Amino acid sequence: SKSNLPFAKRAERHKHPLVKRLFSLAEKKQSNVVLSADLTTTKDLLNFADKLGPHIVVLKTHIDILDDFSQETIEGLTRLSKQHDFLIFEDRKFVDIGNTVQKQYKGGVLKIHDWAHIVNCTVLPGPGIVQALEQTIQSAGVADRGVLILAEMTSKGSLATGSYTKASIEIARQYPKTIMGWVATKELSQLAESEVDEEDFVVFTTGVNISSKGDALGQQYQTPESAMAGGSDFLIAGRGIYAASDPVAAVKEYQKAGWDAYKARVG
Ligand code: 5IU
Repeated sequence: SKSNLPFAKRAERHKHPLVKRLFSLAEKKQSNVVLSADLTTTKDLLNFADKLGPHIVVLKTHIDILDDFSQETIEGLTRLSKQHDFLIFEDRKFVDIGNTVQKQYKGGVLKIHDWAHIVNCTVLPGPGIVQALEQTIQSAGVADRGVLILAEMTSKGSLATGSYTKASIEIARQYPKTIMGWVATKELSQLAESEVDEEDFVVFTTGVNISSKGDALGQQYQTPESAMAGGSDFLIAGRGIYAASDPVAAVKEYQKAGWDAYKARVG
């Protein structure tokens, strides 16, 4: 299966320009770590992005949790993304009719499309949500934007399972120019029928933590090793890294664990 292929090979044969760049970046930096930078001030967010940036391939934001969001936040993030060569993923989890989602993606105060390489959405509203995001990306004429589908969630009692998850995969297949892959706890391609040989959707796995099993609000964790063994490609970790007593040491530990598990898998 594609998860046994090296990222360099997947970069070479992939048709999505942003997926190509992501795989190449992972090889170059020897990292498959996505930092979930759930910090609430611009100063903290930019500090962590600067210190941890060299060890990650993607910085995941929740831009609406900042107390002091301003143009400076975006300028800082964009500058650091270029300086340390990481992509920005706004974990916006769009869930509305296409017309509204386009306005949320392009406009408002946040203008997410301007600065976030990656965003995610659920298929709860049906395929029109992906169509809407695709239209915005295509009419902007940029090559470095992409979307992940939220196929599963890590929280206890999640309803994103079964036929919902299967529909996520099927809808992803209808929009290969826009959909890079999905957020899930494991590889899911086998869930939907007629997997084509050259198909290669990227699996981002959230809820990754080396030393904790979960939190008091329903979060459930797995380790980098178990995520990689389950067919994940990129590991999303938040508190395991930024809340550690030494975040730089922590990010290096996640980087090594993720990369060793990747190497073991591709042989
Ligand atoms: N996140 C999850 N679970 C999910 C999805 C997203 O935890 O199923 I989709 C987000 C929430 C948070 C980050 O921003 O990933 C996980 O942070 P911690 O590693 O601190 O738990």
